[in-house]
Amino acid sequence: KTQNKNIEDYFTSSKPGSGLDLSKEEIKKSFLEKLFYGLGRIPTVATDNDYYSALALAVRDWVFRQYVRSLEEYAEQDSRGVAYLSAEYLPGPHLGNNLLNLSITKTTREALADLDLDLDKILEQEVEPGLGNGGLGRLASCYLDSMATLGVPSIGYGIRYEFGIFNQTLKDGWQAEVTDKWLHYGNPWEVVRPEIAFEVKFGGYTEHKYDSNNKLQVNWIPDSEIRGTAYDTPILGYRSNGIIMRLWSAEAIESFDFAAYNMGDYYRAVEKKMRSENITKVLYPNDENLSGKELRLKQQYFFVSCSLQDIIRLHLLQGRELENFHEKFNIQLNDTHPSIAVAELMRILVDIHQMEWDEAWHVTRHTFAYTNHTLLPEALEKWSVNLLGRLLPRHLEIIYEINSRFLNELRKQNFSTEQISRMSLIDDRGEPSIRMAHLATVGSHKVNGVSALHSRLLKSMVLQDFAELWPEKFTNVTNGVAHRRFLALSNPGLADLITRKIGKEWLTDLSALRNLEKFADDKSFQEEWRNIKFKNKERLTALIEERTGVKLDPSMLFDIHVKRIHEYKRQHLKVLHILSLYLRLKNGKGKDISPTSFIFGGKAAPGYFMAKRIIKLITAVADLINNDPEVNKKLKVVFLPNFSVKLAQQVYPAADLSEQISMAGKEASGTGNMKFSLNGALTIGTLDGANVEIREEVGEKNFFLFGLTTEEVQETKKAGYHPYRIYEQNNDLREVMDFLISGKLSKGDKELFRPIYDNLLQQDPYLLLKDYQSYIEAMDEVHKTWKDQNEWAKRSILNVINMGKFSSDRSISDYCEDIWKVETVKVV
Ligand code: GL4
Repeated sequence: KTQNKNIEDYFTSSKPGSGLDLSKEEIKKSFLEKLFYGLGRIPTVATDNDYYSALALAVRDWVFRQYVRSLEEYAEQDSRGVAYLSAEYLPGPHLGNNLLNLSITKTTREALADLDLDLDKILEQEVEPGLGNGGLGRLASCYLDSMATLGVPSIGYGIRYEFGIFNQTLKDGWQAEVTDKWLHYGNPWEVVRPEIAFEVKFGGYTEHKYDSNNKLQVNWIPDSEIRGTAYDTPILGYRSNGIIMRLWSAEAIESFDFAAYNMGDYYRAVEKKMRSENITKVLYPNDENLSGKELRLKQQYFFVSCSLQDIIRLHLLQGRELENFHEKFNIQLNDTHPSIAVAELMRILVDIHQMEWDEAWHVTRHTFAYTNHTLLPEALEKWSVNLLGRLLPRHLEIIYEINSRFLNELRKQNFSTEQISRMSLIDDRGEPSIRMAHLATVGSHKVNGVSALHSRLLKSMVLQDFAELWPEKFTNVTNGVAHRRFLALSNPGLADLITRKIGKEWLTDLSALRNLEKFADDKSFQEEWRNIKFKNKERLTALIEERTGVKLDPSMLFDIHVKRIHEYKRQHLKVLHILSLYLRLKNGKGKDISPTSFIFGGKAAPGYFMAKRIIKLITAVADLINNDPEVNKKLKVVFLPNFSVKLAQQVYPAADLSEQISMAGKEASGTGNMKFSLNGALTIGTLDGANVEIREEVGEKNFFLFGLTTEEVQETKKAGYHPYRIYEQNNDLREVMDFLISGKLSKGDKELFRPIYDNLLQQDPYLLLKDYQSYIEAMDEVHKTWKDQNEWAKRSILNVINMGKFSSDRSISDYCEDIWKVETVKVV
C-alpha cells in the first residue's frame, strides 16, 4: 500500500480514465510510442512481431485502465469475491478479443492503415497460450470473460506452464508431438509481480506437541521449499470490467547453492534451482485420463497453496478476520485438480492461525464449491496414500481426520458398512488411495455438474450416496461459451448481419437473437445468410489448402468433427460412415449422396494408443478417397493438424454440420456443440451432455438425432452386448468393417487397423456397432435436407437465434445466484 500522499492525491483526483472507444489519433500515438520507447525499435528494423508487441502493449494499458476502475468500484462496495481455481486455461489469442471489448477494432484498423500496416497480419502474429487440454480449460477462459463482462469481483488462479499443450504435426499420417514454445517471443500481456510470491513446502515430517494451554500444535518440517511468483494477465469484459488471471510460476528460493559453488561444483550449484523450476515446466497432455505422476500432484498443490496464501493475504489486508473468510470469498474448484485446497485451507486455519477444528471446518466447507466435469472412471482422480503422505505428510493427516469425523457422522445416522466404505475418502481396495472427488464433495457447500443430463447422472451414479445424504448440496450449471469471441470476433460477417437487423443488444444478452425470428423464412435474408457461410467456407478452404495441400470445394457440405480424439467421442464412427459412402459410390449406389467435405481436427494424448491409431485411420481414409477420381468429386476428407482456439475460431464459422456423436452418458456437456450451433451449423448428435438442451432450445426438427439414450446404453450393457452379432446381421456394416483390414487403406498391410477392428468386434465399449445403422440413417436424412438449400438455411437460422441459453454469461449468472451469492458491480 502506498504511503505516498502525492501519488494518492494524483490517483484520486485524476480518476483513471476509461480505456474504451479510443480515437484513431490516440491509438496511433500509443502504438508508435510503444514501438519506439516501449520496445526500443526504430522503423528500419521493426518486424511484424514488433508491431504485434507494440500494439499489444498499448492495448494492455487500456485493459489495465478498466481493471483499475473495477478495483475501485469493488473496494467501494465491499463486495463478496470469487476465486476460480483451475489447473488449465485456454484463453486463445488476446489481441483481437481485447480490441473487440474496447470497441476499437475498426479504429485500430484505420490507425494502422494510415501507417501502411495491416491489422489482420498483426493479429496473425500472436501465439496463443495453450495452457489446457480442451473443453475444461477453454470453459475456464470463457468463464473469466463472462465474470469480467458481468462485473463479478473475481480472480482466476492457475499455473504458468512454460510449455503448454504440444503442437501436433503429422508424420506419414501419424500424430507427432512438438514442444510448444508460447513464450519464445515474449508475452506482452503478462506482468510479473515479484513481490507477490509465496513459499510452498514439500515432503519431510510433522511434529505433534501440546502447548502450555494443552492445545495440540502441529508443526510441519518440510524437506524442500519452492517459491511461486505471480504473473498477472488482465482479462477484459465487453465494454466493462477488467479482472486478473493470476498464474504461478515456480522457482528456487535460493537460486544459487553457494556451498556447492565454492567447492567448485558449478553444475550442482544450479541443479537445485532447475529441479524446483520443473514444477511449472510442462502441462500434462492428458484429457480425461490421470497420469498419477508425482510431478502432477506437486503442480496441483503448488498452485493451490500459492493461491490460498494469496487470497488470505488479500482478506487480511482489508483488516478482516479469518472467522468470516467464507462470507467474503467463494472458491470454485474447477474439477478435482485443485481439491487438495480443502486440506490446505484447514492446515492454514488450524496449524498457522490457531483456529479450532470445528470452526475451521465450518469456514472451509462454506468457502468451497466443486464442479465435476466428467464421469469417466479413468478420469476420476485418486492419489495413492503413500505418494500423498510422502509429499504432503500434514495434508494426509488432515484428510484422515476429516474422513474419520465424516464416517462417524455416517455411523451415527445408521449408514450401512457397505455405504460407509463406498463413501469413505480413502479407497482401501488394492493400494490405498484418496478419492479426490469425495474430498471435494465433503469439503464444499455446493457440487455441480455441467449439463442437465450430466448433473442427473452425477447424482444417480458417481456421487449417489452423497446426493442422498445432502440433496440440497447438488445442483446443475449448464456450460456456456463466450459468444463474443466465438461469434462476434470469429464470424464478423454473421455478426454484422445480425447487428444490422436487430442492433447490438445481443452482445450482452444473447437471448436477444430471438428478435431475428421474423427473418427465418425471408428468402433474401436466407440468401445473405448463405453467402456469409460460403465466404467463411472459402476462407477455411484456403487455410486447409495451405496447411494440408488438400483443396476443398466450398459449395460442398462441410461436415466437421473437431475435439480431442477419444474413443468415447467416436471419431471412428464417423470414419465408418465415410467408408460406407465410399463403398456405395464404388458400387454405383451413391446417387443420393450430397457432395461432402469431411474435416477432422483434435489432439490425442501422446500415450493413448487407440486415439493415435484413429488419427492414422482418418489420414489413411483421406489419402484413399482424395486420390481416387471415381469418388473425389463427391467426397473429400482432411485431418487439419494442431487444433487450437485460434484454429477453432476459423473452423466453427465455416461448418454446415456439427458432429456430436459421443456415446450417450459419456460427454459431460461439450461446448464445441454450442460454438457450432452459434455459427449456424446443424447438429447430428446423440442425446448426450448439452446436446439434449441444445435440441430442446433449437427444436427437434432442427437437430438430427440418432443413437441410444443413456438408459438404453445401460440396458444394452447389462443384457450382455455382443457386437459380433450386429456385424453378422448388417451386410453394409460388415463390408465396411472388413474393408478396414483389407489392406486397401494401408498399402497392403492388413494388420495396421486390426487393433481397431478387433476392439470393435470383440468389446466395442462405446457401442459404435450398436449405433451404426441409426447413424447412417440420420446421415442420409442430412444429405436429403442439404439438397433443399432454403430449408437448410432456415434451420441454420433457427439454430443461431435459439442459442441464448448457451452464453457463458448465463452460466456465470447461474453460478452467482445459486452458488456464489455475489452481487455484480459493473463499470461502464
Ligand atoms: C470436460 C468434458 O469432457 C466436456 O464434456 C465438458 O464440456 C468440459 C467442460 O465442462 O469438461 N471434462 C474434462 S475432464 N475435460 C473436458 O473437456
